[in-house]
Amino acid sequence: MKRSSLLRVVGGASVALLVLAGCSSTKPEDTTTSAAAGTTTAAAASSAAGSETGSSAAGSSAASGSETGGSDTGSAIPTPSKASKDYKVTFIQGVTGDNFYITMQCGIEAQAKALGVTVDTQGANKFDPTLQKPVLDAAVASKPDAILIAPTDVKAMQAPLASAAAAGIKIVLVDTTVNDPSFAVSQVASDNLGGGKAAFDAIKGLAPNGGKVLVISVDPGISTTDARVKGFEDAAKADSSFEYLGVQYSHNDPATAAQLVTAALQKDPDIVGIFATNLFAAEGSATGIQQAGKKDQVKVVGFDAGPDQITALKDGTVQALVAQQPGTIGTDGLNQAVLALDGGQTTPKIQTGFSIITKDNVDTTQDAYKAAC
Ligand code: T6T
Repeated sequence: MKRSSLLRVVGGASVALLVLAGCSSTKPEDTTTSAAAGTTTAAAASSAAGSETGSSAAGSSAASGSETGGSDTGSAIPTPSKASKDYKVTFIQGVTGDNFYITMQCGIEAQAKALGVTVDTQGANKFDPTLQKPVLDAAVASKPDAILIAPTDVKAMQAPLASAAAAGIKIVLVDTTVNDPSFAVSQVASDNLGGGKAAFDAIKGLAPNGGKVLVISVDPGISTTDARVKGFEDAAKADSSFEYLGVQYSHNDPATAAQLVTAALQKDPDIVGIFATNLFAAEGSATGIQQAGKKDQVKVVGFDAGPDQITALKDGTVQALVAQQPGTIGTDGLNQAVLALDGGQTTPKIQTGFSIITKDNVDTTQDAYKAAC
């Protein structure tokens, strides 16, 4: 098949160094970093957070479920300039109504227009594999050429996705992954492990004397948030001035996250920092801290940068946000699907970057998520 392709060059210094003390960049070993993530977004919390941007480029096997990988030596990702025909692509979000996936959808739709393919976006209204599987089944029955999907569980979505690939549909995993992604033509995701470590570094900058720290996550079995927890936990345990109180799961429900935080603050009134591993965990954590009247004592670092998180940052209920690049994940994911369909060279694993947003750079950041395209 005839295909027109370009090489997207990724700069040698694709993984930027953190700006503030204590924050370090990640230099993954087996993943290609995305060109869009090659810049440093200087961020600086009052004294704490830094900013970090990495990004996609390639090289490792899609079979590796690792959340980190990549190279900082520079590389090139082949990208298509046009599809050879109007392919039918389905994008299945982790959950509908989430600013992260809405921003990803915007990236996918813009790129679909540029490439000349048709995209249909679907999703369940909860981040739940029992609800996502029927959405996938219906999509497979409609016989698209490719599916871009954020699987909601590393185990439960494994077999349904492997059988969709066996049916001849090109599968690209965007954001999350599964235990054995070897059926996928590509995986595109943030450096979630590195993001978890950066979140700890930000808390350390905000609470330099150390103390008790807690993580509020979503559910076990989600590749992204599990990696963020691990990155944070490893860093917290390696620092003797901090006491790691463990992780609690909010099931992607802000009200549950708020209850967990107020209960945790009753048990341990001297908590100094909370890392919330996604948008809804951050929203609920901020509410819980306010309800407990501990806004001035407890520093909150949240993953994701939706409009509500930006407001919370400006209001001072959250001190730092780890902003991903969902639009780039979507663009890269669609490029990979089209390359696979047109017989081009795909990149098995692409890592996109992140930046740290604080009140000091919130007015100039370009990394806030969208509520609509
Ligand atoms: O943090 C993102 C995404 O990366 C994660 O996999 C699930 O939660 C979000 O969609 C934010 O709500």
